[in-house]
Amino acid sequence: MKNSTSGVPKTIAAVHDISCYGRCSMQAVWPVLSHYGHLVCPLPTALLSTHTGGFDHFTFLDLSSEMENILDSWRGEDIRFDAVYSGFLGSARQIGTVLSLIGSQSGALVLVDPVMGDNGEIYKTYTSEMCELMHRLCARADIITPNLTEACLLAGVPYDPQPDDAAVAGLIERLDSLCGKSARTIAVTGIRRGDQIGVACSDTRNGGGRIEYRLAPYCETFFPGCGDLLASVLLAGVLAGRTASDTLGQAVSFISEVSYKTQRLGTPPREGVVFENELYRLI
Ligand code: PXL
Repeated sequence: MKNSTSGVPKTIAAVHDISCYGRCSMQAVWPVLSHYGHLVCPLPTALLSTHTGGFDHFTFLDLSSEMENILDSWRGEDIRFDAVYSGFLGSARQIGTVLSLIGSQSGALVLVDPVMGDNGEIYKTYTSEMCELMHRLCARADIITPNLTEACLLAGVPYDPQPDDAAVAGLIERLDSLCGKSARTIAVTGIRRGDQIGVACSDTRNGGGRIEYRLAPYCETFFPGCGDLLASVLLAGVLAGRTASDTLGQAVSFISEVSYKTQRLGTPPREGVVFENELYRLI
């Protein structure tokens, strides 16, 4: 890492799309990481009129070529990042671009959120080629944060919305062997347990791959973008030297609380959770 001192702002390459309506992707990633004082350097993957959840018509501009131009420029300027954080990608070609960014940033913490689908369905812009290549990207990450749908897709097993502890352990084991054996944190999100929801986390970086569950009250309303919030809080926590498990506990409680609050406010669910004026709870 360029800056290992905690408290010093980190420089983060944020490889996400910009969805112009709602609190998904960059609209969630950027405010969270800025709140922690970090410099967010966006490498936009696509420009969409809205995110793809709950909208029938959206525009989609693939920014694959421009990403390569930006990377060339960053290379020419010898710009170094403390972290590379990728999310929604707009094409199979972009997976190669992100791999090359990671390759040029030795020592950077790499968080890959393999954004591919949710609730058992693949996002409309995702191709089977992209799902295939996503393994390679995950294999280069220190931390991966698939939701249950994405974990099943990556592992090549049928989607089960309520896997028991043994099934979750099997899924994580399969992800670990498919995505490479490097030191890594695997956090599978969207795991239901009774009236709670949260994350199953295997943190080989801190203590040997035991699976820990971090859960909070389940809010019935579905708000898109919660995965982006969770991964962003996790990255900020780990960059500050906290364990993944502790930070995930904080992240799931935060998301649960702001989900209930958003429900009470009555804003359209497809706008996502109203988190901006609640960020103070995190630090
Ligand atoms: O929140 C993940 C996400 C990111 N980007 C786009 C999306 C979604 C989820 O629906 O549609 C474009």
